[in-house]
Amino acid sequence: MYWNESMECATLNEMRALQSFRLSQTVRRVYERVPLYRKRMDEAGVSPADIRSVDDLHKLPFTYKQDLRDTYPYGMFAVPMSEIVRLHASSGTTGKQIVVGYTRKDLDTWAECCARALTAAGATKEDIIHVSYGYGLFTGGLGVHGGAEKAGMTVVPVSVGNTKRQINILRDFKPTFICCTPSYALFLAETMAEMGIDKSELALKVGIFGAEPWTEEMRKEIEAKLGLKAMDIYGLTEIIGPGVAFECQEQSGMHINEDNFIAETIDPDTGEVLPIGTQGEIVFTCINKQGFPLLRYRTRDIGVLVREKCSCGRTLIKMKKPAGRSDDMLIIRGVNVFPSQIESVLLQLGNTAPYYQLIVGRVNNTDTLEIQVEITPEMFSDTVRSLEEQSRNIKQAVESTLGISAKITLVEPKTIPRVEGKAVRVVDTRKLH
Ligand code: ADP
Ligand code: K
Ligand code: ZN
Repeated sequence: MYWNESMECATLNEMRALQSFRLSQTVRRVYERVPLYRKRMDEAGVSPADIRSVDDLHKLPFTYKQDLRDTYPYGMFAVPMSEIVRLHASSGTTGKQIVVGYTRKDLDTWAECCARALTAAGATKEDIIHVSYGYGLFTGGLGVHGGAEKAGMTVVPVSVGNTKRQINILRDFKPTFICCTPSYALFLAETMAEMGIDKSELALKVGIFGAEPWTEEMRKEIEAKLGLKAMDIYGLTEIIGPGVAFECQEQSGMHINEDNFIAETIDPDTGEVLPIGTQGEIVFTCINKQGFPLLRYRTRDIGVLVREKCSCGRTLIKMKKPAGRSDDMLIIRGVNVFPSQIESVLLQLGNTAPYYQLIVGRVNNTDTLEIQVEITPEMFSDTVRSLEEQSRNIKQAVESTLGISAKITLVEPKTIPRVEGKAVRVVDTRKLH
């Protein structure tokens, strides 16, 4: 049930000692090899000798996404190119892409992280895993692939696209595991229904979903439609890719592979480190990477860290499911809302399909929010009156739960674009002007 018990169940003291050692080594190396870090540390008046333990972490400067853009493509690499064996790039959800590099050892560390995640989800050598994260520059496909092979699973490297063919493969090859974005899991379920294939014809037991925010309500929806247990996995290209953190059977947050990545939560405005248990921006420091080791990287993901005894026996610190990125947070007439909060409200009400889009605009200097949500095919054939009632109910629920008023537009089934990767939840027309 553990992939690496000595790391996953280490005592706090053991983990701190390892982290402190790896941190000081990493800082020494990046100071030597990455001009940006030497400059930042000199400016901050910190030398590698000042970083002796995890308690010194806060002395180090932050790294921002902009730094990776400014040093694009290879300025942050901490080894010569001859040692880099793989490049990946962020999918560019939020602006210009960035590129990251891995040494052979980094690929092994990454596979280790994902092997832990898969094992925590119940995977063994007997399991077949259908990987429909994209293969290519996106880290999803090859990342989980490496972990699954390391764990000895049988990998079906399907990648994205050709959904009908994927469903035939799911039916014929009988994989017990699947991984993809939660959005794509829904699309698979929808396409299966159209093809007249029932979930009982598949052998899926577990789904490992991540790469985008998703709610508990979405989890239930996917579990019911595909007949599996849905597990969460978190990661980002800049830090390594999927496998930075993973869910165990308790499903009350994701364990962070903290022998490789030290996590902090900070106040995004002041940069002040927050106590564990307080919501803030998640910041990671890579302490076991060679090619692309970032110090105090500002993820812009808003989350909460928890250090408590977990029933699975792992001692690795946990992060609660992140609500979303600060970039995706909408400020509607002064109220902060994440798309995932709206998703919760919609799915709790029922009668709507789990497809929605938020259209944000500005009229006469006032922010406007329109929620376009698909109704189910059953609901679609209903009377106009019940549709009006449904839209009133949504409006009320959004107002009372989130404190914002929105225009609700019920749209026909299949109107919201289906995606193979990450869903586009927000169309912000304010940014066009
Ligand atoms: P891009 O930045 O181009 O989208 P990445 O694939 O590196 O490319 O995206 C990483 C981001 O995806 C994370 O910073 C986080 O915002 C989001 N993410 C990844 N996994 C999860 C998850 N399980 N839950 C919520 N958000 C996630
Ligand atoms: K090389
Ligand atoms: Zn656990």
